[in-house]
Amino acid sequence: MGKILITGALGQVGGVLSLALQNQYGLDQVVLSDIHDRGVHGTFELLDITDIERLREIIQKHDISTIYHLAAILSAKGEEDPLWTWDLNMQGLFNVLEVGKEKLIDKIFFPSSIAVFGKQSKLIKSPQSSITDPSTVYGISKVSGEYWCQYYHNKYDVDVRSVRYPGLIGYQTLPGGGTTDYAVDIFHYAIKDNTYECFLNKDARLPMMYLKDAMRATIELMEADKEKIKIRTSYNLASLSFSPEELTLEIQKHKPDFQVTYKPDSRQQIADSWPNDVDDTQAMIDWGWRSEFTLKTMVADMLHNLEIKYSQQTINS
Ligand code: NAD
Ligand code: AKB
Repeated sequence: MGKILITGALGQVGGVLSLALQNQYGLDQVVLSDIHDRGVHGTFELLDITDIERLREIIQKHDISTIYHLAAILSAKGEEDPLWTWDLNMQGLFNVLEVGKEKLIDKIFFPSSIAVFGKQSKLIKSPQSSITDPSTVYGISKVSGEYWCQYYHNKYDVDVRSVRYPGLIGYQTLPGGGTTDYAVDIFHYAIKDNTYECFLNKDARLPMMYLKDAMRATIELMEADKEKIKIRTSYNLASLSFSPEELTLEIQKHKPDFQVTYKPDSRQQIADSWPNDVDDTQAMIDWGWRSEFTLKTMVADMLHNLEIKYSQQTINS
């Protein structure tokens, strides 16, 4: 087996996935890459994912056989410059799929998102196969990306696997430009400031997942036997579903003085178009996915780990 390359490795997901893969396969087996260098633990290469020649060079240099392609612009940031978001999200994916087609690598992971769903979708327990109707350029790029993945699999036998992540929550890294970012920010404010102004309405219920569950899902999907992967667009993946108010109430069980005010901005419109939760039965049947964390255990684990981080003053920024 060759090595693993992660694109966008310095982001919210990449920071956690890097460690998970290094722990699973060994530090030397994982090559991290991003458009900028912030100093990381392990082998690192600068890579603008829109540059396919540089991608081929890194694959050959490190004998890469698997790519976890994370580099993308997320929902809220994407609306600031839709055409740039489209170019980056699509060109990056095409380059990764092309090196798959050229058989330079064996396997690809592509994270899609609950942002593929929209107002015409069934927004309560959104089914695996349903109308998608994305409201953001980010969501449009993810739906399109899903179909391109299926096309490269069917036409060129590229082993590309994907899940539709819900909003991801973790203490290890900070989020970058998403609509669900409040669900990470709120914990930092609960510890540092005791107050938080939330940019979504108190009742904006969305699908969410603790990063520990999400990383386990990602590795389980990638390690599953090829025959088990029946969906080559992207699997729905479910875990938690809560509103800002419900999250606040759970945090207040640990921090009774913590107060949250609500000042919805343009991200509320995006949240309004997204599901409350999704149906992940297919992932459970095909490759045995089961989420572990509940709202209660996620909040307790987040606060515990952030308290440690802040006491050691090592939080990233
Ligand atoms: P992020 O914004 O935190 O990180 C993205 C990384 O991509 C950044 O480190 C950035 O520097 C890098 N990047 C930007 N342009 C690049 C380029 N041209 N070449 C190479 N790297 C570039 O995002 P994230 O939250 O870590 O998300 C990672 C992936 O997971 C994305 O594809 C995202 O759509 C998907 N996802 C994330 C969530 C979530 O809640 N975080 C939910 C659903 C799906
Ligand atoms: C975002 O809010 O854009 C992401 C996502 C759910 O894809 N967190």
